[in-house]
Amino acid sequence: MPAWGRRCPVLRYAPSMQATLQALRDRFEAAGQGHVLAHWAELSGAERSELTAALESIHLDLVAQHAALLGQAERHGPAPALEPPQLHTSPPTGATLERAAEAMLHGSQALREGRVGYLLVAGGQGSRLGFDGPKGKFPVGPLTRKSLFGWHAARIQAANHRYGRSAPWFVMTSATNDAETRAYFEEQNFFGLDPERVHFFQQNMVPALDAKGRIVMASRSQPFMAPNGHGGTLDALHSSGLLAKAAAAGVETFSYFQVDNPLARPADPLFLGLHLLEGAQMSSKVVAKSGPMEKVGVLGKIDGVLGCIEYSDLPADLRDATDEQGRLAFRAGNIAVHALQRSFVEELTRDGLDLPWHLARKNLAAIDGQGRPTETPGIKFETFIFDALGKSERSVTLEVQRELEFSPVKNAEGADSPQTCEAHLTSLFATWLQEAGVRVPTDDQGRPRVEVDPTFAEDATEFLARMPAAGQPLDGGLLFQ
Ligand code: UD2
Repeated sequence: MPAWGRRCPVLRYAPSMQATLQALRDRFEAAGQGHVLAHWAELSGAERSELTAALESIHLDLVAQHAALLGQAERHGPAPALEPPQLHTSPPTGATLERAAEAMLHGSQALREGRVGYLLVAGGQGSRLGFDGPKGKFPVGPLTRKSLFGWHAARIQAANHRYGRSAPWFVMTSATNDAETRAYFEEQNFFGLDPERVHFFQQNMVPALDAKGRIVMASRSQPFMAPNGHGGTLDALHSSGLLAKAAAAGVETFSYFQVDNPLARPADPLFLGLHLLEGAQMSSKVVAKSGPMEKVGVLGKIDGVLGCIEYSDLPADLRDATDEQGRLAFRAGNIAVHALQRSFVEELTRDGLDLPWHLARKNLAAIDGQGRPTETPGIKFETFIFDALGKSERSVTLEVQRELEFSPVKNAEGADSPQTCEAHLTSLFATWLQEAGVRVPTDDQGRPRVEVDPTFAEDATEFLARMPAAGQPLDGGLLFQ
C-alpha cells in the first residue's frame, strides 16, 4: 500500500485521485519541486484536497521562469539614461486652457456615452495598516466613518448621476479577500449602485520561492501563494472574461485607480479627454513630489521608454535637478491613476501578458523540511501596471494637485496614514465651506470637523453650486450629503 493511502483509506478506492496524485507527483518532480508533496502521507482528506487544488493552480513553466530570474537579479548592467516625461498640468493655465476645454468636452462625451468603465484594484489586505480585512473596508469618512469602498462607490454614483449612465465598475480582488469583499458589497446593498453593473474578478496568485528556486511551503498542505502584483489586473481582466464583457458593454477606456486613495477621481473628464484627444493607449496622473527626498516612484523615460523610476534608482544629481522654473525636474510622483484603452489591454493580453517580474525579498512564515513552523527568506514575484506604459505608443502624463487628488491610506501611523488622510480631507472640505461663506466647525484643537460626501460635491465649484444648502450636524461637525 502506498504511504499516502494509510491515513486516508478512502483513497485506495478512488483511482482517479490516485491518478491525479501520481500525475502531480510526476509533474512537480520533473520540475525539481517534488518536495511540495513530501508530507502527503501525514495529511487528512481535507488537507489532501486543499494541496491538490493549490498545486493544480500552479503554472510550473512560470515557476521555472521565476527561478531563472533569481540568478540574474544580482547582476548589474550599465546605468540607464533617465529623462523626465512631458507633463500636462491641472488646473490648466495660459496656452493649455483651450486644449483643456476641448479635452473636457471629449471626456464628458465619453462618460455620457458609456464608453468609460471604472477599474479598481483592491487585491491587497490592510496588513501595513494593521487592519484585519480587505483594505476597502477601512473607514475614512471623517464624520460618518464611510469606508474606502463606500467612498469610491459614492463617486461613481455621483458620476452616474452627472452623466446619466450606470457605468460598469470592475473590482479586482485576490484569493485572500474576494469572499469578504463580495459579502461586504452585498451587506451594504452595493452602496446604492446597480449590482448588475459591479463586476468582481480575482487576480492570480503565484508561489513564493526560496533562494534556490524551490516553492516555499506555508504549511504541509499549502504552498506559499502571493498575489501577482497590480500588473496582474490586465491578465485577470482577460482570463475572467470581463474584458470581453466590457467590449460588449461598449467600454472603450478603463479608468484605473487604487483602493487606498479616497481622493482618486475616476470620472475626471479632463484626464480622460486629454488621453482620448492624444490618441493615447495608456495615460497617468502624477503629483509633484513634495521634495527631492520623498520616497515615491516618478514617471520618466528609462533608456527612452516611459515607465516608473524607483526612488532608489534615481541618482542624487537627477533627484535634486531642477528645471528653468526651479521645480524638480524628476517630480512626476506616481499616484497609480491611469486611463487604459480596452484595445490596448486586449493587445497586451492576447498571447499572455508580457510584463517584467519584480522580485520582493521577505521573510516568510513557512515550514522546514520536517514540517515544523519556521521563518524563511523568500522571494515574491509581482508585475506592475506602470510597466505597461512602455508598451503604449502615445501617453499623457497629467500633473494634478496633490491636495485635491491624492491622500492614500497605507500605514498605521506617520505619512499616508488614517490621521494624514483625515486631516487632508477635512482641510480640503473646509476650504470649500469658506469659499461658500459657511462657518467651519472645529474640534477643541482647532481642527475642522466637516465631511462632504462625493454625491454632494466633488470640488469647490460643485459645492458652491449646491449652496445655500445646510449641512447636517453630526458628532460636533457638519455633514453635507
Ligand atoms: C504604489 C506604487 C507607487 C505609488 C503608490 C501610490 C508600486 C510598486 N508602487 O506603492 O509607485 O504609485 O502606490 O499610492 O506599485 N494591489 C493589488 N494586488 C497586488 C498588489 C497591489 O490589488 O498584487 C493593490 C493594493 O490593494 C493597493 C495598490 O495596489 O490598492 C497599491 O499596492 P501597494 O500598497 O503594494 O503599493 P505601494 O503603496 O507600495
